[in-house]
Parts: sequence; C-alpha cells; structure tokens
Amino acid sequence: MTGPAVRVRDERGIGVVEIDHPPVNALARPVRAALLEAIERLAEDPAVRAIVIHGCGRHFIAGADVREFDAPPAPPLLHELLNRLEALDKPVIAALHGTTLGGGAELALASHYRCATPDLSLGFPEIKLGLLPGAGGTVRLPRLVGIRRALELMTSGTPIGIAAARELGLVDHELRGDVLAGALAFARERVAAGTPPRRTTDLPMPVPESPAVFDEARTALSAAARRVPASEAIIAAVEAAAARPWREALAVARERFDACRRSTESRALRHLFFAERVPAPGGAPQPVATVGIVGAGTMGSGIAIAAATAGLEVTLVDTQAAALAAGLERIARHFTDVHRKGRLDAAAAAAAGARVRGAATLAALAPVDLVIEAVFESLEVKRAVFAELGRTCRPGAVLATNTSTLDVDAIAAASDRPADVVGMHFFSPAHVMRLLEIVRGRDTTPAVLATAFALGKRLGKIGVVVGNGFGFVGNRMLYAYGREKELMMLEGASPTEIDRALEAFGMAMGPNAVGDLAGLDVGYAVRRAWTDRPDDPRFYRVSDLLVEHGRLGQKNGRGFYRYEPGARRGTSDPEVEALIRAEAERLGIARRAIGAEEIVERCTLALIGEGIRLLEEGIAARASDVDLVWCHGYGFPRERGGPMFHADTLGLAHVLDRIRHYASACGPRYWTPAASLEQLAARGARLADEASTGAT
Ligand code: T1G
Repeated sequence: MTGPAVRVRDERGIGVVEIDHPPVNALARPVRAALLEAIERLAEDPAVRAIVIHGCGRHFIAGADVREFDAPPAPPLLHELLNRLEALDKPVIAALHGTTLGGGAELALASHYRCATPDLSLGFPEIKLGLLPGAGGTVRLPRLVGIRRALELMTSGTPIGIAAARELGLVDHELRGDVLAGALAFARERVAAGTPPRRTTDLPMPVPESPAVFDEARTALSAAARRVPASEAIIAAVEAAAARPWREALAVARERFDACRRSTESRALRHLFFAERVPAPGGAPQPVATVGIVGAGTMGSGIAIAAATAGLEVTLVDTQAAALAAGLERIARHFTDVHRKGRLDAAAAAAAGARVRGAATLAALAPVDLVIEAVFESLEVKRAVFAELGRTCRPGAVLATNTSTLDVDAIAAASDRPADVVGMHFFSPAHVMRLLEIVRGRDTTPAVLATAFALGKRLGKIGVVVGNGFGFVGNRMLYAYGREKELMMLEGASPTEIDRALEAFGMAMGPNAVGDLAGLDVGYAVRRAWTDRPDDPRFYRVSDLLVEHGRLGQKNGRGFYRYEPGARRGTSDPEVEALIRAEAERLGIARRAIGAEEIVERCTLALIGEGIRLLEEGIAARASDVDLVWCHGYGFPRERGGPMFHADTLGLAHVLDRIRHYASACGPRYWTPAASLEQLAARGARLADEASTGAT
C-alpha cells in the first residue's frame, strides 16, 4: 500500500498500480508522490516483470489537479515523474478507460503500451484552461501521431474516442470486458514474448508534413484562440520538439507552461472552470421524468428539443393548431438534422423525436412532473396560463416560467400555488445556449429550486440561481451595456465603430449586430412594456428610431446594418448614420470622435457597475455567478473571466476612479458608483473573495 490514493499489488509477476483518488483521479501532489513511490518499488522488485497502471471509478485520470495551479508546481513534478516512468526497464502498460485527459493522457503517452476500453475519451483540454500539456505531451504526442495532428489535438482540446485513438496509434489494444483483467492479459503476453519497454521519446520526431506546418497551425487558430497565449505556446513547444533533443524541448515547454499558468487568461479560464461547478442550491430535488411545455414557438420548441434529447418525455402544448404543428415540425426537423450531421445516430435521433408529443389543451399536462411555460412575453397572458396550470397540474408538480423580464412573483400569484413556481429563463436558441437563469420567487420552496437546478444540469445547462428583479442578472446588465453604446452612437461613434471595438475586446458579437440578429422590434416591445424605464429621451433612442423607420434587423434586411439576401454579416448603411446624426441634432447632442478605448471602457464599466449593484441587492449570489451569466449568455470573452473577474483584473480602485471620471464627463445619472464598490475599493478587496450574498 502506498497510501489511500494509490494501491500497489503483485498479480503473479505483474505489478498493478491502482489510482483511487475520487472524483476524477486528478494527479494531485499526494497522488504523484504515491505514484513515484509505487513505480520505484516495482522497478526494484525482481519478481515484477511488467507494470499495469489503472484508474478506479469512471475516469482513468482527468489530468493534473487544477486547484494547484495558483501556486508554483510542488514536487514531485509530473513531467519528472513521467520521465521516470518511461525510463523504467520493465514494460509499463496503461490500462485506459473513460476519461483520459491532460496529465492523464500524458501519463499514457509516457507508458510503453496502451490498452483501452471502447468508452475511451482521450484528450488534451489544457488549452481550455489557458495552459499547454506541460508534462511531456508536446514532445511525445507528435512522435506518435505526427506534428499536424498533434497540433490539432492540443490547440483544439477536443478529445477523441477509441477508434481515432487506435487509428492514430495511440492505443495498441482494445479491451473487451473488465479493463484491468484485459490489461493484465495484455501485459502477460508482452512478458511471454519478451517484449522490451517501448519508449515514446526513443521515436524520432516525424518530418513536418509541410515546411509551413507551424505557421499553418497559427493561421488556423480562431480569433478567440489567438487571444489565449497558450495557443502560441503549444505551437512553439512543438516547434522546439521538432528542432531540439526531447529533453531540451521539454524544458521549453515547461517555461512556456509556467508563463501560461501565471497569465491573466489562464487564471480567468480556471476561475470559470470552478465557477461552473458551484454546488447545487440546498433542498432535495424531486425526480422529473415527464415535462410539459406551454407554447410551441421558438423558445418552447427549443426547450422541448433539449428535454427530449436529455431523455425526458415531453408534452408540447399550444392552443393554436398551426403554431403547434409548426413547433412539432421544427422539432422533427432538428432531430433529422442532428442525425444527418452525425451528432446522433439514427436510433437515438428517432427515439428523442418520439419523446415529444403535441397537445391542444393544458389538460394534457395534468400528470407531468414539471411544466415550463414559454408563451408570449405578456404578464396578462402568463398569468392566465398559470391560473389554469395551478388548477390542472398534479399536486407537487413544479411550475416554471421562461419569462425573461417579467415579475416571477406576479406570475406565481396567479397559480394559487406560488410555492411550486420558479423561473427558468432559457436563452435562445434554448437547445444550444448553455445558460439557464433559475429565478427564486418569494415563495419558491428549496425543493422546487433544487428541482429546477437539477433539471437544468440534466439538460446540459449552466444553471445560475438569481433573485426576482427586472431583467434578473443578464438582461439587467445588458440594459446598462446597451445604454452606453446607444448614447455613444448619438455622441459620435458609428454602429460599426461600436461593434468593432467590442469585438476586438473579445465579445463574440458587437451589440448592434446582436440587435439585428435578435430583431430590433423585440427590444422595442420590451422597452415599451418597461414601466420604470429611465425618463431620458436619449435612452435606446437609436434602436427605437430604427424600428420606427421600419428597420428591424436581419429579419427584413435592414437594421443597424444593411443585409444582402442570405448574408449573415451586414454592411454599414449611410442611411443609418444620417438618421443618427439628425436625431443627435434634434436632441441637441454635440458629436465628437469616440475612440475604441472609450467605447470598451464605458460599456464594460457599465456592466461592472450593474453587476456590483446586483451583488449588493442580493439578486446575484456571488461574483462568479455574474461571470457565468455573461460568458455563457452574452458572449463575454472567457479569457477575461467575465465582467466581475475583469473588474478584479483592472482593480476595484481603478474601476471606481474611472466610474467617477464618467460621472463627471457624462453626468451622475448612470455613473453613481455603488456604495459597496466604494467600500471594497477602500479596503483593496476583490469581488472574487467576497462571500456569497446567498440572498437569492
Ligand atoms: N482538477 C481538480 N478538480 C477537478 C478536475 C481537475 N483536473 N477535474 C474535475 N475536477 C472536479 C470538479 O471541480 C468537480 O468537483 C468534480 O471533479 C467533478 O467534476 C499536467 C497541465 C473530468 C470530464 O481540464 O473536464 O492536466 O464540484 O462536475 O461532469 O499537462 O471534470 O465535485 O467539488 O466536471 O463527470 C486537464 C477537467 C488539467 C479536465 C468530469 N484536465 N475536468 O466531468 O464532473 S491540466 C482537464 C473535466 C493538465 C497537464 C495539464 C471534467 C471531467 P466538485 P465535474 P463530470
């Protein structure tokens, strides 16, 4: 025994090293120390003829322990451990199953032989944490699969299954049945055949597939990937492996790894990794097997697709026969498409589609476990639906509303069972976007909240529990962000300048392009219904003006931009700029050139200021929740960690100083700093360190 995380035993001459470090066998320091002790012991034992390394549980090894990266690496260092493993004079067989990622995959490459079960998922996801494989992957992987494929695997972070792994020569033998028994048999065959250790670093580096293979990899990087230093670090590390002896190249990789580990981008991505794994809210979730969805429109059918794909039985209700038919057709087409694109096999796609049935009345929802209402965004309409649901649905059924801006308590009250009501705000398209705002109403019980959260997780969503306030967290912040871009267009920035500046900052799409995509009339209607919208003639004046001139966005070819038929990206339209100039003059606004720096600062500080208010009011429970909302719901750049992490990167004293600057430059109406910001800045605090308000 070498400690609870690593067990060693002798199986008739084969040394078995079992890693048992739940939940994912992460290679934390104690595990590395125990592994080193284990392999040294087996190396010295003359009775041991070969070594098999095996991971207990669902995963072989999920990689290094991500929690260790905020501090310098502690010995034994993983790359040194793996070099020692590879140098052993006895055959080392990695018995792979399930998830084999990062350092786990590197351990496999440092082993002499690799067996794997059909459920293998092998990959190098370090890039998603702003890191590179730092334990030898950059020198061993290209030796096994070639330079181009190695670069693809490491810069994408996408795992491969057993078939691809075998084809690439990463797996020598596919195991059927018990992974350890199979690996032991494989090891005995190696011993019987007298097969020597096969060291990956003994293999020559392959000749680059083309002289430009490294620059081709750079060119192939997406804009988002280019903003993460680890992308270039991976390419440079493999370039070094092609030009130098492997130990020197590994030293280059180590230097690059440590620089990436300390980078803002990696710290931001690691922040989000853990933010996405916050514990579920208290309360015991109820089992949900059947779901009712009210409203067969875009949102309702998207939610139905997500639920059916997750294995739930779905009843989609729409009292309008044509709308119901259109919704069912949309759902059927989706499952046909996902099969055609190879994302689901024929049987799975057919089974998922068969789990959705239509109904014309809410009576069909009487027996279901949970209902999600997704009807027109009108309080009157929603209240009528909830009044009927309250009478119709079985006791204990959860009643959720997909409202994006309306008062969940007002909707809940209509049901006469507000304790069963919760908000589940999906983002469109509901079967694609991962964000789900889970709105706790005044009377929502912990069990109902936990049930909604658990259902969200089952649908593959990132669930964020928020309080019941206008726009919850995401849309309330969106109005602050949009307010500034609208004001700056009146003050002199063109729609294109706004979008280009924010896309250069890292936003997935500029706000004007987003408006055109969603339809400018959608926001227009919401703002009309907004009872306490700011009494400011400039507030969203440009967007309103465009709608009043019949410019609705992509849907009718003209919005902020002009869209040629079929074009996804619009072009600047002089008519829009003339409209804006005339409106600015009418409002008496002097125009000026506005640079990208001011555009980005005003929009991001507006986001930060509103996020801090949401924390202060308890609508958001913790800063990382606000980051999840904006990274998963609105395309905030992940390598900046979200608006709150970005505020901590800037420093709250700087944030406060700049908000005060805009209070004097633009007026205090929108730029009065939250009291909590002044307190946090005064004591040099970070938002990430603030305890959860828990108020939601
Ligand atoms: N380190 C520390 N904790 C981890 C972890 C990791 N690598 N992976 C998961 N956890 C925790 C997670 O926080 C959660 O904790 C629990 O395990 C279950 O996770 C040296 C430098 C493996 C596919 O990037 O992709 O190796 O909430 O909810 O849905 O060169 O976890 O229970 O307290 O996600 O079944 C590379 C990251 C590291 C893999 C399982 N490896 N993990 O998914 O469970 S860097 C990764 C995952 C590296 C080398 C480099 C997933 C999973 P808690 P979960 P899951």
